[in-house]
Amino acid sequence: MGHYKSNVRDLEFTLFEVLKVQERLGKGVLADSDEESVRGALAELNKLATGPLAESFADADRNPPVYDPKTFSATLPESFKKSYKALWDGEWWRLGLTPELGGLGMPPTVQWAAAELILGANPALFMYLAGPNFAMILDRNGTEEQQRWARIMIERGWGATMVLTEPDAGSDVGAGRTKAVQQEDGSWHIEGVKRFITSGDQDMTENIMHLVLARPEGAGPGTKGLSLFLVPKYHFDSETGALGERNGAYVTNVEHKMGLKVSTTCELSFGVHDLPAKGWLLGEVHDGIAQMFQVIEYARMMVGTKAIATLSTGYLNALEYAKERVQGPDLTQMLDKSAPRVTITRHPEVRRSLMLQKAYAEGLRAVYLYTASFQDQLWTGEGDRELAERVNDLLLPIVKGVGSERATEQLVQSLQILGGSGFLQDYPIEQYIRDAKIDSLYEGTTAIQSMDFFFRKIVRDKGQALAYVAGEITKFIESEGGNGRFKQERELLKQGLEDVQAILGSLIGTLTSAQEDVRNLYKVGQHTVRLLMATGDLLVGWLLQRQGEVALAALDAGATGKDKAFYEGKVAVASFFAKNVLPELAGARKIVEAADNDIMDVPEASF
Ligand code: ST9
Ligand code: FAD
Repeated sequence: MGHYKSNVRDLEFTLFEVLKVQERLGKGVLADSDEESVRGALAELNKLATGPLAESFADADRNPPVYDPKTFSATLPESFKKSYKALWDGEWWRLGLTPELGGLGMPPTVQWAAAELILGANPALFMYLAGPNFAMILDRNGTEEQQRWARIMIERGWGATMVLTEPDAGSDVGAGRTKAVQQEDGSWHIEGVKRFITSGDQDMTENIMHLVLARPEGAGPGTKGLSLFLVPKYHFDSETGALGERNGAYVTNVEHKMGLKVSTTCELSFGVHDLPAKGWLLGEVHDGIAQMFQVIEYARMMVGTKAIATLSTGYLNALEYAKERVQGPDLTQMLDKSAPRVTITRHPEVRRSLMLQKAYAEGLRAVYLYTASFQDQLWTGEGDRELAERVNDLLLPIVKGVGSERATEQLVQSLQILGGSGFLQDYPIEQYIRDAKIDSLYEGTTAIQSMDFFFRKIVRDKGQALAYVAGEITKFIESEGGNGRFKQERELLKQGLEDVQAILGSLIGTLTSAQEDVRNLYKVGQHTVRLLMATGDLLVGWLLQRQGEVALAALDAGATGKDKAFYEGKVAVASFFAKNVLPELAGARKIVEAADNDIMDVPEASF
């Protein structure tokens, strides 16, 4: 058996029994798919993911890409290339494409459920496979000629990158200094050095299209002065795609990392060697940061889903181990030295930890799929488009920020379940921890996600999206589902909602008071991550209870065997999370309500 333990049962439960995705299928752009074809696709992909995709996971970690400075190139391990070929040959690159570009005609909920399987098995594969998705950006924003390039990128299976970061411009993308100089033929010469570029080089595709943010000469400062340029590794024939000369964009270093080693992280130098780095302005309009955010939004969803996928397989590996490992007597027989030894699943602390891991793995899966259900509306054009966009925007920092933070935290607990064995490379969890840590860093750190959440997605939105989600939670609390069996849990959810609303109210009050004393902004800044995490817990608690109600109905209808155990697990985890985690929101509320600025006055020398 490979390392990857998927959870297709839970994916299908959330898609079909909770979100009722099947009601969208068979119509309009989804005319060609139905429940059966989606289940079939997930089953087929699951086979691939748990088999050939997972196979190179450890080998590619132990034998990472090799960089050759003489040729400016990176060579990937053969085992990984084999997995990539299996994924490409299975045509899974079609997953996220629109029908006009050859997509599979499945909605984003299903696309992300499928993505979870790839991301859980071997996340770097998904990133190298992103070329066709990047092509959609050219198709959506490009000139007629660039739309043709998009088709070439897809047909010829090119790789692609998003190129923002520089040594002095990380979170602060607007500090970027890479320059663009217009040429008489309409192209641009890009000059500068970018850092940390994922998939900047590899030897699996014949070409790579770099999407580069650079500042045209004379443009203003900050992000608004940036434009987005298309910079291919090799020039190509615009009609046929046949490769021409090398372009002057070279990978000048590949980083040595803590984890996710097979995903190359490159220094990319433009126009600093023998050749100019020629680029073309996307869509012939200077709207770089907004265009790049189309990529970033997708990538943030991907990073959150990656973290949650890893959290889930970490939990399932720990669970399997715990069911086998015999150690110590049952706590009730602790004084009896001859008492039979039990599996560690019998120990209350192990149970508590496993149930918490299950809650976050399944609850956060529910959060990303709930988020994707708003993307479904944008994809199909059903419902209130503007609201769907706002809610999707609101939820993205939760998927990314909370997903990655909880994954990091809970994967450490998964390892703990294995005791000393968890520390060994014989088990995959130490690699999961190393590979997943990046998720709270790239695509905007957690601090950046939390500020995006508060300032842009709540304050600037005037709370409209948040009010919609809070309204949905309130409707659920007030409904009579579950025959009153979740009475206490609903009360706890109600209290949790009030606590999160109070945290938010407090932060907004403090923000308003910053008009009189600007330093009050510091108080807000100390607590945006707390707000993000608290909102994440509230959503997890709510969605677990929604799932619990569906499970209760299935049990009432007479579910048996494996199904019965599955549904009972759903009821148990919803109840556990309500009783063990939601009350902690009251503590977070107290802290925020008592916020002060003391730490801002502590001299740096005293830290
Ligand atoms: C990275 C890559 O880390 C890691 C993994 C790579 C894997 C690649 C492969 C997988 C991906 C495949 C993707 C395929 C694509 C498919 C697409 C399919 C359709 N939402 O607040 P302001 C915009 S990459 C939307 O003043 P500052 C907006 O235009 C590196 N737009 O910001 C706004 O104007 P306006 C990642 C947003 O103070 C403008 O920006 N690096 C949003 O100037 C200015 O906004 C980072 O993520 C948003 N949430 O700059 C950097 N926010 O206001 C993190 C802003 O008029 N840093 N815009 O609408 C930040 O995000 C900063 O907050 C900042 C601040 C740079 C935005
Ligand atoms: P900094 O911005 O220096 O942040 C340092 C610390 O300060 C963080 O804790 C941060 O949260 C905090 N901080 C910074 N600013 C603020 C603020 N205003 N308020 C509060 N706290 C703040 N970039 C690309 O363009 N393309 C890629 O493909 C890509 N792939 C990557 C792959 C890997 C493996 C890595 C490590 C990075 C990658 N990046 C990529 C870059 C990545 O997006 C940045 O590392 C990230 O945005 C953070 O920037 P930084 O590392 O410079 O940290």
